[in-house]
Amino acid sequence: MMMYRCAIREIRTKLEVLDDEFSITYKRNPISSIKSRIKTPLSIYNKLQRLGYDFTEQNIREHLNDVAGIRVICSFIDDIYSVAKLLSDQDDITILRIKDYIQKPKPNGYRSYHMIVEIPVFFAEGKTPMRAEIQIRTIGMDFWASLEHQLRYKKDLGSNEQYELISRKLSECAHAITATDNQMQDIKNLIGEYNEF
Ligand code: 0O2
Repeated sequence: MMMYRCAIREIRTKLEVLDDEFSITYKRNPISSIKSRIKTPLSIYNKLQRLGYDFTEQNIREHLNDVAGIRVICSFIDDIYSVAKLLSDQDDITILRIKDYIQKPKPNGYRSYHMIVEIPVFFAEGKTPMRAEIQIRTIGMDFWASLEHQLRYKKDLGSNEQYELISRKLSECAHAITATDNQMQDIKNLIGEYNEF
């Protein structure tokens, strides 16, 4: 867990440096906030079980990509792709997988840009490549995902009919948030025609 915490620290520093540099160049910050978490042992155990593996250190290293998780919240949709590109351009970061749930949202309405990356971390015994999952999303996408996440873990959602109703309403909210994100992006583009923004 210490090793994963160090990987998070490395990636966080990279993001903070990029955000600082961007704010000097463009007088604004593409990153609104950064959150991080280490997956809990129970959640690691459950995921390994689901994948059909025993709860061993080797299986965690080999089969789980998201023990270290970093969430980057951006103001605008195009900031997401700028941050992703700036990270990909760093030669010590290896991109193992991209899942673009913005271009292709999940059926429930979930949108976010996911990157599985590998980064070398230098420990006393040498360099160890560590994997992490970086989720990049707008404030709106994060707002929706946080509420949906909380609701999903509420076990007592009533009958099937109520569950359907809640899912439909969540999907409607996802559409409304997508429309708002797109409008905010249009406004940014309009301002950008007259200013460097
Ligand atoms: P938590 O509590 O956030 O850690 P993979 O093993 O990568 O092939 P996985 O893990 O399903 O398959 O990958 P995926 O689809 O990229 O999703 C991983 C994470 O994305 C989830 O982690 C959530 O954080 C987030 N996520 C994905 N789908 C949804 C969704 O429908 N709603 C919400 N709110 N979040 C979602 P965990 O481990 O599920 O949860």
